[in-house]
Amino acid sequence: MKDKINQLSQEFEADSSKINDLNELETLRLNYMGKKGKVTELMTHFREVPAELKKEMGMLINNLKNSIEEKIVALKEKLNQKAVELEISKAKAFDITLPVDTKVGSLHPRTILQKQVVDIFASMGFIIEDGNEIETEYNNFIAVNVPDTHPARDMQDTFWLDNGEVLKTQTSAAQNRILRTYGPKCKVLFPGRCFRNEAIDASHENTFFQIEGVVVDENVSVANLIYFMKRMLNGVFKKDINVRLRPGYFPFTEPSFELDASCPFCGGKGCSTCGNSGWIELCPCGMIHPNVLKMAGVDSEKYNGFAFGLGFDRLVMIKSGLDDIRHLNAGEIKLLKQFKTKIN
Ligand code: FA5
Repeated sequence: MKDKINQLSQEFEADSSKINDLNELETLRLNYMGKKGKVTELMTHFREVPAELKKEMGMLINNLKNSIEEKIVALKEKLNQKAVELEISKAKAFDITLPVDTKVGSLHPRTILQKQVVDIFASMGFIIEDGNEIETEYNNFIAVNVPDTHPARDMQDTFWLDNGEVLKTQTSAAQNRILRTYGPKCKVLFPGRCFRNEAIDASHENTFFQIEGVVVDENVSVANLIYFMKRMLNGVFKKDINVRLRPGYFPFTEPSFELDASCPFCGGKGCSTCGNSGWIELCPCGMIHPNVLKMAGVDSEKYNGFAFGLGFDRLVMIKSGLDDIRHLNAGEIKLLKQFKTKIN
């Protein structure tokens, strides 16, 4: 056994002198110290050693084992150092004056357009507010004149939470809080993400954006509503856009309207974007129902106002030429990148 130990020691010296990198070192380690390695194999023969030699042989095997382990650790350090030096030598060849290849992100078409719309309303004196995404049943429904048993609750498929609150189905959910905060004389715009538990298709998402506005003062009229909407549309499309109102129904406005914009692409002649009608349905709106004002503590005898709830994703689609709302939530980088300049 003593000869075998010496032989292994010499073999290891010879083998280790040929090692050039960390992979080779690992192979060497396994060859000697692995489960089926030469040292491990030698140890399985230890039981055959006569009892009187066991102590001496045991010490020799242990010394061999320790010495191989120490040499492997030392070699590893040496090779690691060599690898670092190699990297540094490569780095010397790196030209730091070359332009860096960084991937620059771009804003989402929603974000670009929302900033434009917000800027337009801000320039007309609107305060820009935010709404919660989780709302109380009171704010989302009751405070906008949709009590428990009102059939209008069926118009919006709602995500109810276990605690009785809802994922906001409409930006109108912020009306009560906003009127309480800024009323009775105020102009406020509040964009927000809304959620409805609906079947998804090219024009319906379960998560979508609206931009809502309210104006409350003395003697507010439908003409004021038309004025602000036209200013917004002219700003967004950078041309003169006509609007028309059709009768609509919302529990929180009376009268209620659907506001259509003349098609910005064909100027009203008819094209594929407007379905050859010359008009694009854009924005439900109306004069705020007195009940909504009263519930927000506003004197509805003295003050009145209008509200609108722009289906913002629809506007984004029209502006960016997308025919399917699902693109907006899909995170398709190749598609989104195109709007960096296109939507400006
Ligand atoms: C409302 O949500 C009202 N709160 C709007 C309003 C505000 C009216 C203030 C009067 C005064 P409606 O459910 O129609 O209304 O939604 C408004 C717009 O949001 C729609 O015209 C549509 O463009 C958009 N919208 C509604 N549901 C979805 C959906 N599932 N996916 C994408 N857009 C949607």
